[in-house]
Amino acid sequence: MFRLIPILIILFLSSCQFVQTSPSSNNSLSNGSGAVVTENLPDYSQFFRDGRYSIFSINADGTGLKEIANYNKERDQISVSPDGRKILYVEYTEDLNKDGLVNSQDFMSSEIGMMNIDGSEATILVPSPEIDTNPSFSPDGKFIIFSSSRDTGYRYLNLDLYLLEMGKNEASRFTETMREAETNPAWIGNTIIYSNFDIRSTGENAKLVYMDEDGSKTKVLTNPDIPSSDIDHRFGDYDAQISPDGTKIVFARYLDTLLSHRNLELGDYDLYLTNFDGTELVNISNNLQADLNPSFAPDSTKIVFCRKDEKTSELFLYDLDTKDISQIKIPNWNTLKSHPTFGPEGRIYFVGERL
Ligand SMILES: [Ca+2]
Ligand SMILES: [Ca+2]
Ligand SMILES: [Ca+2]
Repeated sequence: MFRLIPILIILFLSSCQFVQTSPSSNNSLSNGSGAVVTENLPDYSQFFRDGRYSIFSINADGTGLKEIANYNKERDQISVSPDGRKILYVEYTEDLNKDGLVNSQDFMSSEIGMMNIDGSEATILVPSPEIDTNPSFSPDGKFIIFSSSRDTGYRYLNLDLYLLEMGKNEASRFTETMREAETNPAWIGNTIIYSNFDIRSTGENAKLVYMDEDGSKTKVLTNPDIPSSDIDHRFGDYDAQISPDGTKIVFARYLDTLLSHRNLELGDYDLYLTNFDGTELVNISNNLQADLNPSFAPDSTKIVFCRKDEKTSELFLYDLDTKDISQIKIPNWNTLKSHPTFGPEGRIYFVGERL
């Protein structure tokens, strides 16, 4: 059981969350390559004091900050509908680890939620006792696609993709793979791209896969060869996002646990950009921080993402023309920001600490 926890953490980290290893696992986890997770883990709970979570929006230049709604339970992994009227999110519903906060550390209590763009009418959709995560819309806004272990059980990490038609109250299973997980779906035209990995095999990384929207055909987009992959730290490619013009894909590659030199559970992620057909793969950010959660602007000229380390979590923009990376500075505000996503009108929506 304990050895599965790091994989779950990775899945959720790949969605840019704050994770603290639970005290019960501090002295018992081996990552399989000899390093052992021990003491001196940073206290990420201080980042969101008293569970003060909010969802905000800003203009891409950092002006026009607006608080949409705030909560005492974390909501993250936000995604705006193509018509700009709805926000999907993951909500954590129970304090399973009894630390007084209801947040992404309680990932087993995750549910898919949806609310209006102004924060009203927040509703949990098709709840299950298992993991429900990574929600996004179909291009026509008629379906929600997400990843869940509702039919298989988390103990086997057998996450599959599910489809929920808007207005319906039952989700249908879209992928049904034995011993493989599918996460981080993104959809354009009649193609869905997602991360896939073998839940048992050691030495294999998460790869990106294309699938036709009718599930008929799959094709591997990336199959990264990252040394020292093992079952407890599933390196590889996550969080693929497709440019609205359909020409590019950006994703976050999980390269290293950083345990060896920082003693952190937060890993090293860098961003990669490729043409939609997989040609011209380039590394667009390369550092020891975690660059996560990329999202294209509506005109496909910029990518917003979250850059975090043990102390900070900030929003940055990558310019596809100039290749410059610049921080989005929000005046008089130093608290943490994560999970950025562009709405169709060009505003950036993100998770932050309540004002
Ligand atoms: Ca908790
Ligand atoms: Ca659930
Ligand atoms: Ca990095």
